[in-house]
Amino acid sequence: MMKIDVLTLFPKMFEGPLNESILGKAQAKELVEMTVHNFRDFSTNKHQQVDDYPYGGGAGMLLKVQPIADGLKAIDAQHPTTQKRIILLDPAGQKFDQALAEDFSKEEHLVFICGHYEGYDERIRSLVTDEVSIGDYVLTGGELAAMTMIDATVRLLPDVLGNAKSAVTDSHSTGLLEHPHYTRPAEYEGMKVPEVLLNGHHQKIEEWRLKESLRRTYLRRPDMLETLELTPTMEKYLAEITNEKEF
Ligand code: 6GU
Repeated sequence: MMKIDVLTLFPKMFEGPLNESILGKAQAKELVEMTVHNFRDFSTNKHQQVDDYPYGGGAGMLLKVQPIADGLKAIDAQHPTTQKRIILLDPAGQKFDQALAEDFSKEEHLVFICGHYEGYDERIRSLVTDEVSIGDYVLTGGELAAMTMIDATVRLLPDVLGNAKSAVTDSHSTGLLEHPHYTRPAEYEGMKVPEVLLNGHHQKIEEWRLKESLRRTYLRRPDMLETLELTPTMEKYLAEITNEKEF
């Protein structure tokens, strides 16, 4: 069972996201064990202080190294033999993506360190294996970023998703965005489901889906096509798409 520990000053922020829906079920099924720690509990300061002024002056407070280091030592003491990936949440870190979620999902034990305030004492970086951001914008703390990474990672673990195929066809794991989907009715206020989906011809449906995945990716995320290896069929569809006047 994968283990996930989180060090944060705001453990209650994690209660909803980790315990509802698919992540909640994954814990109930013992596919993942998640523990959230308040690293203020590890502060040896008499006021349980976890942040302090920067040497040299400047705005804001920095997280101190001691409570984080001792939090990590406590996790090590509880789990002395697990191979740990220790992830520092930092808007200046490597950008999180589906490939990194897949990497994380293969690990035995993930530890997330969530900062708040202006930043980290630089020496905290020497205690971690990864520094990761979820995108080019600044959050008030690493908690929402950690929850995002945990969600994207845990849903990839074996048996977490009900339908084994659903993670395989996701946008981003195939390198393409997903094709459009439709459910009943076949017509709603004049908006029709494409004919090809209604007649049960499986090969034609798969061809349509691949072409519409390519179309959507070409229109919305052309950057994704730059790195993707296209099959001859995909090249043909893409040529057709770029030659069509109207989408
Ligand atoms: Cl990991 N932390 C914070 N504070 N802001 C972020 C982030 C992380 N990733 C994107 N923005």
